[in-house]
Amino acid sequence: MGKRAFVTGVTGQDGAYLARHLLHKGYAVAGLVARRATPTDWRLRELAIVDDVEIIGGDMTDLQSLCGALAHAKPDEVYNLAAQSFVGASWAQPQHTAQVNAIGALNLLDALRMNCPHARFYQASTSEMFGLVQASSQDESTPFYPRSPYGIAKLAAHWFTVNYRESHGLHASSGILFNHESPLRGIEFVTRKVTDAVARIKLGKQKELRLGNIDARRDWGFAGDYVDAMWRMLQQPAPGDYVVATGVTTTVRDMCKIAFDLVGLDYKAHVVIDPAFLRPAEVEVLLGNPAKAARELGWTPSTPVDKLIAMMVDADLRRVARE
Ligand code: NAP
Ligand code: G4F
Repeated sequence: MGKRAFVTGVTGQDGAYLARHLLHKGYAVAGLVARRATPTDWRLRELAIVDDVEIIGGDMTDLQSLCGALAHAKPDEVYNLAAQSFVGASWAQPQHTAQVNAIGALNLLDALRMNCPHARFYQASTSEMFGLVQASSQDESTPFYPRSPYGIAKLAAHWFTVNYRESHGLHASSGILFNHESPLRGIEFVTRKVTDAVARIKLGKQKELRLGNIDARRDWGFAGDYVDAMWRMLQQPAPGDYVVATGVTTTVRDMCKIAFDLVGLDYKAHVVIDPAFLRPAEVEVLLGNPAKAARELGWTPSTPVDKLIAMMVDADLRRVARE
């Protein structure tokens, strides 16, 4: 009998790549999907796995639905990827962000404890917890200083995960993942906003690209690599916390230059700074140290930022041309 996995956020960027990764490994994959007015399964369709994932209705804010989902799925491994994941929206929707990202994680830990306490648990933690960074390169021992309602809610979920591991003996791990992107990235995040705009400008469908703080620096990797790190964490004999990153940081400005250069355009001629995209409190720089993940999980990133952006520009050129 193959293993069974339950993935929340299965319709998101990471959920789709993780589901495909697990299916390739022979898992039966069930995913939690919240009720939406219009379908959100486009990523599962793009990866051609929509018929291979069992969809179970439910919501992170509804403990009863999570208990029902786990009782039905009977998983060996539970991956909690569901979130209001856009940092920028978390100032306008702090209550919602906290309910889904913090209380939602607590709900899932309680549902797991009551229904399948031997299942292994993965929490999608984030480099946003480092926020106003307390060390030039961040690892598992770097103190946290979140800068947004999103980061604070995720930090609560991280500590719930650690606490349930220590209090209830759960095999619960927290992956502190730095930014990871792909052609399946949501359009509101800066890399995809840029690669989509580059494609539109190149094909004559858009003229300018309005951005906020282009001096911010991020440690960007490829989502396809990062879901493998999640899986590796749950294969360890003991649970733990792991930073997953590339160890290279790039400004938004340089990422734009890479993207525009790829199609023979000058980013300076098209990028307009718009204060509407500035954040009330910015995370200026993130740079991860993934040494523990390399040492204990045997995980290393495969895709440098220029290759990642090239992959995304290529996909968006094809998408925009098809429209
Ligand atoms: P994403 O594309 O925004 O996906 C989020 C998923 O959560 C979607 O499937 C969404 O469903 C689901 N969801 C939202 N609210 C829900 C609710 N109340 N109940 C059930 N499902 C709900 O995010 P991602 O980039 O794949 O990231 C995956 C996880 O990793 C998130 O927790 C994120 O915070 C975290 N993370 C991401 C990064 C990164 O760089 N990508 C880095 C560190 C941590 P709908 O599609 O139906 O709305
Ligand atoms: O692409 P972003 O929106 O990603 P951000 O805020 O770093 O969050 C992402 O990564 C986190 C991991 O560190 C995840 F936890 C989180 O769920 C999400 O996946 O913004 C990146 C940077 C920021 O400094 C932002 O201020 O780009 C800057 N930026 C400049 N102009 C912009 C824009 N960001 C967006 N989204 N849109 C702009 O126009």
